[in-house]
Amino acid sequence: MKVVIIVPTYNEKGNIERLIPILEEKIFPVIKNHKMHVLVVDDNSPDGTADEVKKLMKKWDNISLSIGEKRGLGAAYVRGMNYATTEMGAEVMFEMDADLSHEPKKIPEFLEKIDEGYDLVIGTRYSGGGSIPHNWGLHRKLFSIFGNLLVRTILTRFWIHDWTGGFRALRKEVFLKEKAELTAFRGYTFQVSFLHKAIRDGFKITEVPIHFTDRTLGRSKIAPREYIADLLKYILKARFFEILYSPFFKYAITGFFGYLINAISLEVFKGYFGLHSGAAGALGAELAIIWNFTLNNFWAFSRYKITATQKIPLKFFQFNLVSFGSVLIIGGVITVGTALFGDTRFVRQLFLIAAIGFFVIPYSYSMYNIFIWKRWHISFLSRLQELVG
Ligand SMILES: Nc1nc2c(ncn2[C@@H]2O[C@H](COP(=O)(O)OP(=O)(O)OP(=O)(O)O)[C@@H](O)[C@H]2O)c(=O)[nH]1
Ligand SMILES: [Mg+2]
Repeated sequence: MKVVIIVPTYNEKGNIERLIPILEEKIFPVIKNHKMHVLVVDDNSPDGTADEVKKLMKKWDNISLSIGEKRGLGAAYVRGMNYATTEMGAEVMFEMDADLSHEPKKIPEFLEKIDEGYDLVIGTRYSGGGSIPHNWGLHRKLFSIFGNLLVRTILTRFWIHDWTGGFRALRKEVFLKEKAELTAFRGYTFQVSFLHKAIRDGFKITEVPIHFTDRTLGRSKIAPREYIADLLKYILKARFFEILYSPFFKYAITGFFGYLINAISLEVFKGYFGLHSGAAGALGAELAIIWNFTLNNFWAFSRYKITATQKIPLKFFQFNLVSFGSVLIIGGVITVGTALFGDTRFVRQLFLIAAIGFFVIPYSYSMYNIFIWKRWHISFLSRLQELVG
């Protein structure tokens, strides 16, 4: 495959003149099954980085250079990946820092993972023997460790250990798919958002442990305050919308209206049609069940919706069985509650809420996911497959 190592640079003259010869002389010759190229993405560095690259281009013909305006790391990568895919025919791309913090000798290991079929390979400093520099000051270490932990916790994707690092390999398909959404993130938040979107879209992702070495030449381009503000804004917003659009949230809204349908129709059947309270309640419950089944099928679990007409009656019957389980739970909890604390309206309503919150929601939501729409079944199996092979 055609592989392009994309190296963004801003004032990295001294580093790029060391990195490129290492790639060309030590690393590329040992990679036999891929065509290796380098693309330097420079933003008009005042120190003459681009001129240095032009000199190196005379020596090796697999080096390209893209020069543009300085608009941050994310923008540089988007420009570079656009160039690599359209002008260079890249099938696989690497993200790599110019300052030798990323060990070139790790490149073949990333490519092995690509050869195994992964779409995105993440260099990780936080698992499997990877590391951050020992000579980093305490604040820098804490900043790095807690920054990552914060992202993992808020985005609740714990199996990825390094979100903010910039040593990665990806198939061009990942970039092409996410491209339209990437341009909004200019700085280092680019790394987090890119990875987050790739996970969302189901790309096959794995990690390779790396040792991150401190730069010995030139200066860091991180602007910590801007970085933290940008990053927090991204992860909080992304998580908020994830919850808002999640099946669970839709299931909860559906259930809430289901409850209202049950309560209102109980009164209507009893008041207007003179039905016995029990019968009116049961009829209301069945109306709510029909509502819940329909909305969950076409909205909350729409990605797994059941459409085959011969399957719907069976699923609807199973759904009724699950709902009957909820009825038994509510009946049981209220019986116990009123026996212990007295049969007052307050106790009944309190135990109804407790029954729904503590038992009915976890019970019915898992039943829907496991048995009715089989959503967890699918993701659980693929997760297991990833672990085993
Ligand atoms: N083209 C371009 N490259 C950038 C920009 N900002 C950073 N870079 C490059 O991105 C890579 C990573 O930047 P660094 O400043 O080394 O960031 P870091 O590695 O997180 O920080 P240090 O550990 O202090 O080096 C380097 O190769 C930089 O030259 C930018 O705005 N444009
Ligand atoms: Mg660096």
